[in-house]
Amino acid sequence: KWKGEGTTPNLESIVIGRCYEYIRIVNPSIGEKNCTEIWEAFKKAFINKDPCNILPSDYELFINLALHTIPPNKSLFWENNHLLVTSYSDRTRRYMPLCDTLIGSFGDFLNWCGQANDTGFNYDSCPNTEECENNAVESFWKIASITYAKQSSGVIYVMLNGSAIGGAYPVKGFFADYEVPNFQKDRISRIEIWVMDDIGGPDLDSCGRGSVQILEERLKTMGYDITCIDNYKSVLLLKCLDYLNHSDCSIVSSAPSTQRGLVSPH
Ligand code: ENP
Repeated sequence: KWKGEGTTPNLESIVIGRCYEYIRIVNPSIGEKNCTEIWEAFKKAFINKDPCNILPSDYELFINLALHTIPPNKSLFWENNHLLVTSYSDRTRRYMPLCDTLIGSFGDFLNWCGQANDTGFNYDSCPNTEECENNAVESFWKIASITYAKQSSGVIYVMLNGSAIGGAYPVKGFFADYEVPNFQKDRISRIEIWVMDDIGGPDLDSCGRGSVQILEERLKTMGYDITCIDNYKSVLLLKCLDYLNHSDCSIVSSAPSTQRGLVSPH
C-alpha cells in the first residue's frame, strides 16, 4: 500500500539486543536502563495509530527513558556520510554521533511503522516522507536530532560530503532544521567542519564555497567560532583504506612501503 519499505523483520529482537549490548558492552558508563521498558515506550509512539499522524512528541516517554549524557567534544553531526561516520566514530570510541547513542541505536539502519486499529507492525510497507512527513521514522529522527543537539557541548564536529549532488550542506535537512537551531550556544566552544570529497569524485563544495559557505555564514551570524577543513586527514586516511594507489590518496601511498614480496628482486 505505501511506497516505503515495511518494518524491518525481527525489529523487537534487534532493538532489545542492541539496547542491552549498548548498556552492557558499548557504553556501560550510562548506568542501568530497562531495555524492555524503553522498547515498550518506543512502540507506544506509533502502534495502533494512523502511520501518517505520528508526531515527534509521541516519542517523549521513550526519549526520557533512553536519555544519557553526551561527553563534551564527542558530538559528530553529518549529512550524506552515514557509513563513513559509522566507521569513523568506532561505536563511541572516537566520537559519539547520534547513531552511537542509546536513542539512535533504536533507529539506525532500521524501518518501522504500525497501522490504525491494529496492534501489530506493518511489515509490508510504510509511508515515506513524500507520502507524509509525520511518519514514525521521520518523527523519531526529528526528536532524536533535537535532543542530541541540545545535549552537545564543547567542540562540535560536522562531517559533510563535498561530492554530494544536493550540496554538502542541504539547507533543508535534519542538520539545518533540527540540529543547528537547537545548539546550546553557551556550552559550545567552537564548531569544526570537515568537508570530505569522495575518492575520485567531484569537488563540488568546499570550505568557503557553495553550500558550505552558507553554513559557515549562518553559524558565524549565530556567534560561533568556526574552523573548516577540506578533506581532513584523519578521515581521509580511513576513506583511503580501499584506494591505496589512487592519486587522491597520495597521503598514504607516498610513504615508502615495507611490504615484501610485491616487487620482483630481479
Ligand atoms: P542519510 O539520508 O544520509 O542516511 C540515512 C540513514 O542514516 C538511515 O539508514 C537512517 O536510519 C540512518 N541515520 C542515522 N542517524 C540518523 C539521523 N539522525 N537522522 C536520519 N537518519 C539517520 O541521512 P540524513 O537523513 O541526511 O540524516 C543525517 C542526519 O543525522 C544529520 O543531521 C546528522 O547530524 C544526524 P533509518 O532509521 O532511517 O534506517 C538525525 C536524523 O545525526
